[in-house]
Amino acid sequence: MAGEPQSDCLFCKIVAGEIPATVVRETDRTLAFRDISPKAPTHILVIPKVHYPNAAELAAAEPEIAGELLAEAGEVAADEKIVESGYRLIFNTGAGAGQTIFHAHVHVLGGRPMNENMV
Ligand code: IU
Repeated sequence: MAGEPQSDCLFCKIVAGEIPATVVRETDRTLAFRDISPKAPTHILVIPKVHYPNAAELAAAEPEIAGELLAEAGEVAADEKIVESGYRLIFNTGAGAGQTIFHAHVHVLGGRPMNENMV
């Protein structure tokens, strides 16, 4: 069923506590943890606890949770003190865009100049 945990999903396993992660924030519906392979001094992933393959599908099915994901990304940035210097939110969507984990997540990246062209 939509939103149900997937047995082959790494992020569902992190939500279930079956795989360790360095959690920095948690709400009833979201989890934020440090990326295992950071691309910037701050590189944190914010995920919904429910399983949807990408952020667009999450937003279509559960818009409130999608909104909470963005709000939590902002809280992460504040916690990390990168609001003033600027930070980047990335939703890789589809393998062709570099998505490797097919559980919705937003990357919060900052702590270094983030002004290289990516779009
Ligand atoms: P992507 O947008 O699907 O490419 O992002 C997946 C991220 O998950 C990527 O930056 C990985 O470094 C990160 N990650 C992780 O934090 N912990 C893990 O155990 C694995 C991947 I596998």
